This record gives sequence, structure tokens and C-alpha cells, in this order.
Amino acid sequence: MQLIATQTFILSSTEVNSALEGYILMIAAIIMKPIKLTFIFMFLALQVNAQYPFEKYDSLTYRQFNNWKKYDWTEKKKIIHQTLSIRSFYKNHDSLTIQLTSFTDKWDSSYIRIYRNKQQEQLLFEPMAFTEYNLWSSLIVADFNGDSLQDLKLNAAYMGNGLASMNARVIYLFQTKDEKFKKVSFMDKLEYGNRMERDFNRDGNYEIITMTLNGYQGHNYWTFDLFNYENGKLVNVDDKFDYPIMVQFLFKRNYKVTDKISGSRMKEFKLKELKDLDVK
Ligand SMILES: [Ca+2]
Ligand SMILES: [Ca+2]
Repeated sequence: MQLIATQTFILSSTEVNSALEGYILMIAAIIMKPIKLTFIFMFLALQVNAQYPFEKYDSLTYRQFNNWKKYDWTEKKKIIHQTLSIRSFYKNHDSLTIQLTSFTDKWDSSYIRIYRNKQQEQLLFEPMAFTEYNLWSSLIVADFNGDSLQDLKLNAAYMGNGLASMNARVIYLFQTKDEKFKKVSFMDKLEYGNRMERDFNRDGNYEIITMTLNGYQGHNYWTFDLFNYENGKLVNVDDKFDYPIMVQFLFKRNYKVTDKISGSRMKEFKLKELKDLDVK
């Protein structure tokens, strides 16, 4: 009888403790909220003050989706599926589902499946693995080229060390007139996750900005090039906007176009071909 009484006491004591903990955590969350917000505002202020020249141009409004459903078939089939659905994606409100299938023993191949109302429409190969860790940003939905058809974008990291940790695959799925998708993917360098497209000349076709590391006279420079999606491919449009620009790579934040290389010399660094380009 005494034993039961002790147990009851212990139980109720634990309950009291967890209620107290919950209360303390709730108070802490209320106090912390403005502090967190202050940090975010400080960070935003820094971002506004220091930026690359192209960041002054209009960026797109994205719709972003993150509710990937993971189907792990690692043990039976060495396969991982990640699936995401967007209701009312198409003009007639049909839904779109994108499924990424990667293989646990192959790091250079995946399949992207596109379903319309759960009916498979396309199967596209992608020379990159997708895991729940390397999808750097959400699935991005926007009309990048201004043809009134919603396009898709994914960024997937190669997961290296040091500078190689910036290596990422940028994957665009441009919607075509027949409401299918043209896949254009390539390797790029990403600093803070997704790099937004910018409309330099406000024609509705947002310029895609790429980043490459180049050596020149003993220093390293980030070279930024501009591309447009035109007639089913990405075309370099540097000449139209007096690009590329080059920013010296320093071991601190640097956003200033270098004055060590003349504009005409910079043009010799123009990125003629996107790295590991894959068009499907
Ligand atoms: Ca489009
Ligand atoms: Ca433009």
C-alpha cells in the first residue's frame, strides 16, 4: 500500500515538473521573439547595404513549396523517392506532382517524373542525386521567361568541402506551350542558397545569373554572367548588358566590381558554355 502511494506521488511530481517546464519554455519563447526579430532585421539591414550590382534589379515573386513526401526504399530497391504536389498548377486547375527518384548507390543519376492529375506525363533524367539534405531550397514556381506559363526550379548541392561546398546543380523546368516541361540544368556556384533571377531591361524575361571562379594575375575572381531562356535553350546575353562583371575573391565579404581588370579584359572571361549542361 505504501509502495503504491509513493509511485502515485512520483508520477504527479513528474507531471508538475513537465507543466512547469512547459510554462517556462512558453515565457522564454515570448521573451526571445523580439530578440530573434531584432537579429533578423540586423541581418536584413546588412544584406541591403552590401550587395552585388545586379541585386538592384527587379527579382521575381516566387511561390515556394517544401512539403516533400519521402518514400525510402533503400533496403529493398536502393531507391529514394521524394514527391511533391501542387494543386491547381495548370491553367485549367489540374494538379502537378513532381517526383524525384534517386539511387543510394549512384550519385550522378536521378529521374524527375512529372504527373498531371496523377497521370505520368514525363520522365526526365538528371545527372545528380537528390537527398533530403541536398535540396538547398524549396521547389520554386515562377514564370522566369515571361511567357505566362509557370516554370519550376530546384537547387541541389553537391555537398563538398571548402569552396567546393558552393557547387550546386541549378535545375530549371520551363513549361512549354503544350504544357510539358523542357529541363535545362547546369552546375553553378551558390553562396547563400538560391540566386534570384533579375530583370535588367524589364522585358519580363528574367536574366539568369551564373557565378564562376577565375584566376587572373595571381588573384581569384568571381565572374558573373547573364543568360536568357530563349527558344528552348539558355543563351548568353552578356553583350546586351555589358557583362560579365568580376568581383575579387577575398577572405571577407566583397561585392565590388574589381578595378584591377578593365571592362574589355573582363569580356574575355565570358562564360560561353554552362558547366555540365544537360538539356532534356
Ligand atoms: Ca515561363
Ligand atoms: Ca530581361
